[in-house]
Amino acid sequence: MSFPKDFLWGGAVAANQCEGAYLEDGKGLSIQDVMPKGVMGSVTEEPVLENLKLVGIDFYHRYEEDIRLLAQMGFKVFRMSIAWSRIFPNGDEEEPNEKGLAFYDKVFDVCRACGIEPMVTLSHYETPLHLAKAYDGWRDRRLVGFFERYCRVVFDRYKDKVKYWMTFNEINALWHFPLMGAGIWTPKEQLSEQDKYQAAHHEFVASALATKLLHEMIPEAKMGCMVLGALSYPMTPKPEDMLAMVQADRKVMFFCDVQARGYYPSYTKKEWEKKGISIQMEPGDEELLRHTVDYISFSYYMSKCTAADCSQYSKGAGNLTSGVKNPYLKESEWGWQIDPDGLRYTLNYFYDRYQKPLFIAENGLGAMDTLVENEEGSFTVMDDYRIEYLKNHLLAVEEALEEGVDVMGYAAWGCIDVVSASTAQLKKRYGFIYVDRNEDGSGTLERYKKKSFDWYRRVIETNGEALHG
Ligand code: BGP
Repeated sequence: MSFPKDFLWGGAVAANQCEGAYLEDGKGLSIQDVMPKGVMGSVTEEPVLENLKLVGIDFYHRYEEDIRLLAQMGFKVFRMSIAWSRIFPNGDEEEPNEKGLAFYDKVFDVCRACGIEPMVTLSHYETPLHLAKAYDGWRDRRLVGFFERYCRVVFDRYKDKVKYWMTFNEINALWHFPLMGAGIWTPKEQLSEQDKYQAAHHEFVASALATKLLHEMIPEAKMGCMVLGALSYPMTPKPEDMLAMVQADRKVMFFCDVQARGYYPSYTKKEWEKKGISIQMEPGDEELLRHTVDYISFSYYMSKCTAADCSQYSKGAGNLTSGVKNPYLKESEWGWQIDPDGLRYTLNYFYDRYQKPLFIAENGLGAMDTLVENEEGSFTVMDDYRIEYLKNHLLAVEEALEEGVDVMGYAAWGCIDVVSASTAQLKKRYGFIYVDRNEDGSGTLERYKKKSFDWYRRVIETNGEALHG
């Protein structure tokens, strides 16, 4: 048996992609409420109805039914996020919004009653809009204080209910999509590298502070970092392509290096020196950074290739970042290249580098599903393509476990269909549970179990043995 007895099998969602109820019970607006087309489109002045996230899958009202369905699959862990703007509607208030806090109390209570461990992302692409507009998001040092206050409130409130936390979802997204990644309102074309490194520094300080605080307030709790784990292969064995790969991977690993090792890597310091970048630090920042995370988590959907000269190759599509297309891999309907071995490689790479427990925070296949009638007169989706994707990736996790990598658990992304982050579509589905809501916003919001639902239930029940069946 390769999967450890206490392996955290489960799935993941994010508040802004599932909750809906975007103004209910005192919630303030978040950046997502004005991003109707995800990262691909522009922002709107006001929330507009075409923004599918405003209703999401109505998790805010249906969380109980949804969590019970996840429990039927035997989930051990449910990764979700708290919408910061439910707790602090503008982000900079002194006092939290009680109704927002009460909502997550109920969610965690249902999880606990179902024997599911909640794992909470503190900031999953949903910075309060006011912090983005009035402060330019994480470019402003004052966000560290607001975030600290938010953390203090939720750690205190949920200390008996939540053991696993993580700070910023895909923290490296800041580099490619500063608004979604770091709530930066200034258009990305106007930002310099210096600006982005400075915002990253503020996030690192905030993350370290949150970790320190968590350890003081809930000593048995664990804090993780979370990066978009898209590592590269060299396009050819040419030495210059290999060196290009090292550079590309550092763009990812830099974020993890600081949070997991507790200091800026020498390659970054050299880069700053060469480019004349100088980061403003306050006294005590460097000591604070030494409060490193307990575990490392990452999302993994694909690998990519890179080369010293990428222009001669065709470009691949990707999860916020993309590289050169790998001629040996198939791709999803959205052009994301499917590579289970890449997950094994990523796990080994991260573990070799940090020797800390790893958690796969997201993995899955976004696909178009067709609802069909089943024998009981209800509906289902025959999603064998999803089963194949997940099975191959879980077999890769098993290989990594056999190689000695310490993997804590696995969360299938969008375990119940949610609105997509990059394109804000509903037709891009990842779930074991189908939600009847269409691209034009129509639909009953009814939930239906897909074929993969039973498959995943068997996998969890047999602690992975069914993968070989
Ligand atoms: C990650 C995000 C998730 C998510 C997932 C799938 O980047 O952390 O929020 O949605 O990717 O991407 P998409 O929804 O664009 O298919």
